[in-house]
Amino acid sequence: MPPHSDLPLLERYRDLLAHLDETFAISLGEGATSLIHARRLGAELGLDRLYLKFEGTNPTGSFKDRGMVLAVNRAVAGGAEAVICASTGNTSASAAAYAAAAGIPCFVVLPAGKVARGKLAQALAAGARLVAVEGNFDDALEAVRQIGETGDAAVVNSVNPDRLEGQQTGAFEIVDALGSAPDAVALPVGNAGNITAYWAGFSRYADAGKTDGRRPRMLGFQADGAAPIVHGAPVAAPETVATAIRIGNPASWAGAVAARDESGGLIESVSDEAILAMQSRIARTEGIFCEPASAAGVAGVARLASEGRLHRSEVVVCILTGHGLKDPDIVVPDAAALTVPPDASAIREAMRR
Ligand code: AN7
Repeated sequence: MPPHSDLPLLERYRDLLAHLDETFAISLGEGATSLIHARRLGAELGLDRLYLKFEGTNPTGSFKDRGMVLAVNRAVAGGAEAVICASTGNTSASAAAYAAAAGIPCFVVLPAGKVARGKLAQALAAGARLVAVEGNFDDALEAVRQIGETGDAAVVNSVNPDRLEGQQTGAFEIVDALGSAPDAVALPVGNAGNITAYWAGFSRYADAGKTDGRRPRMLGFQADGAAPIVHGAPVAAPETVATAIRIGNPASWAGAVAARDESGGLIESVSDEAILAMQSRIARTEGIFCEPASAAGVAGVARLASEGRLHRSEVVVCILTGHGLKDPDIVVPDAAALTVPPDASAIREAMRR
């Protein structure tokens, strides 16, 4: 029997995650996200067993909450009086929420002008102190690491090992839901923490005897304009419409390469056009609205399937890492509402257009 999903995430998997007698005072109801059988999209792509794990239903709308809950609980237990992170947006939204629940200040350092509006709103609403830097995420993270060394605030980026520990729970939940590991797991790669954490999670679950020992191929996808791992060299000026993964020098680079190679997987890139087209296609075929970065993994799977590099009967899980509402400005109003008088005939007329 899989662990009971009514328990808070860290309690559910405490045999794997917790130190002896460790208690977790803070929880916002993270994890236990749905694994949805994508029947219509799968049929279009030629995959009978395509699943979407929708991380947008986490408390702050992204997968970051899985690791943030552990990082903030431990930071507070260790006496931290503040937390700090660099972020493309989701980490800051999550850090701000958990710091608020812990009653400590949160400082977030963001690339100026490149964070989606919903994510900024979340950090502001939770009372985080925002600093925008004239630079990209990589510059912001470098500065935050230096500040962390002074001990002024606990760094809750994924360079904090508690973050990736907590994110392993995504892999545990997939195995619990399917009864076994899938054949392949696809996900977007930015700072490369999540692909590292998922691979560690599948391996740990297998080593702990919680599975039949099978592990999936890890399929990571970067954006064409921010694809350092694909090129094998840092990208000085990363650019992509998927601002979440606008990262040129990932902190967990080595972990991502190990996940790829040990699993027999791959890391490739997809275009901004393919990302936006797939974001819309997922919403229109499955009713699930994810953010652009999340669609990168599915766009990659679509290409692999069309090229015969994934087979119809394989169990493929795509991690939809964040909610579409975080980045409302990205949706082009090509079918913007017509404004008409409030009567049935005018509305009927508009419906025919
Ligand atoms: C929706 O919030 O880096 O490869 O600072 O928000 O583990 O970095 C976000 C990354 C994918 C990439 N999807 O994950 C941040 C940040 C979404 C994201 C990624 C991010 P990693």
